[in-house]
Amino acid sequence: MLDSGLTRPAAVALSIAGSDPSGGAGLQADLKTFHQFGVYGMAVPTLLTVQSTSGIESSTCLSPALVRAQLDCIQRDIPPVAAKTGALGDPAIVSVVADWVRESDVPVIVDPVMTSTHGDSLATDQTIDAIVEELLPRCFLITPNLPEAAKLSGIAIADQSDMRRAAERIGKRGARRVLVKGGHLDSDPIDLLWADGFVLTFPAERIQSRHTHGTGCVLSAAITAMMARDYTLFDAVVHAKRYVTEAIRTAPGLGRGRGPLNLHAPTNSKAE
Ligand code: PXL
Repeated sequence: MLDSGLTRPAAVALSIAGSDPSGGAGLQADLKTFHQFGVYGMAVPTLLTVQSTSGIESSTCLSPALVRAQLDCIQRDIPPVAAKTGALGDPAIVSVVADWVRESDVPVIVDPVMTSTHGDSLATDQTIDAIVEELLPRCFLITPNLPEAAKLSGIAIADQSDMRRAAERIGKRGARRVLVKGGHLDSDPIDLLWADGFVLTFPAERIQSRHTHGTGCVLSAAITAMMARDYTLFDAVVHAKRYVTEAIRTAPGLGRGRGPLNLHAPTNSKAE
């Protein structure tokens, strides 16, 4: 029989996140990143923002039932190998996502998005409480930045030893693995991974740029893609971090505000 010439995608990843019509963050950034890492991407929107590189003008949640229907529909057809969450909008959406995670048993990377790059709120305190109570105990990995880690742990964070204490506290609250991102440190942006009681640090150079819109989304999407391709978590974090650093360094300078990253094809990693 003649071969169709089509190759089956090697791996499938799902983003459950908010929409950013400017394409730099949210599920648009996740899909572009999945694609660049050689992974077939699917996307379930939770909320729609009206935003540009200058900030978020409004944000509207989808109904929890509609989010759940999308998850069930794709799960029956193309079950993802790995998934990630971004902005979840409201506590009822967190609940349906947590139920799906429990039922599907898909490893989920939770990016506990609380604010946009501009500081616009993307989660109320009730939504954050729901993430802690329902999603945190079920995630494969959670990837808070410093303000998010401070909120999730109740610990003020100024340096690496605070990052470690915060990660441990988040672990005590149920997360099995925690990647605290150091982008908001005064020093170089060192990330700290707390996994099964072990601690690893991932150094990187700081690149001065205002074009950092969507860095958290891209990092967690790259980790998710690498997990879908069966890399170890250590390799996934190393390559994802290298990818984000290069993406900031070569950002295209689009928009009047804080522009998107350069979501290039990874060149110097195993992820090709
Ligand atoms: O980068 C965090 C983020 C996540 N999700 C959506 C966003 C943003 C930042 O702007 O718009 C939809």
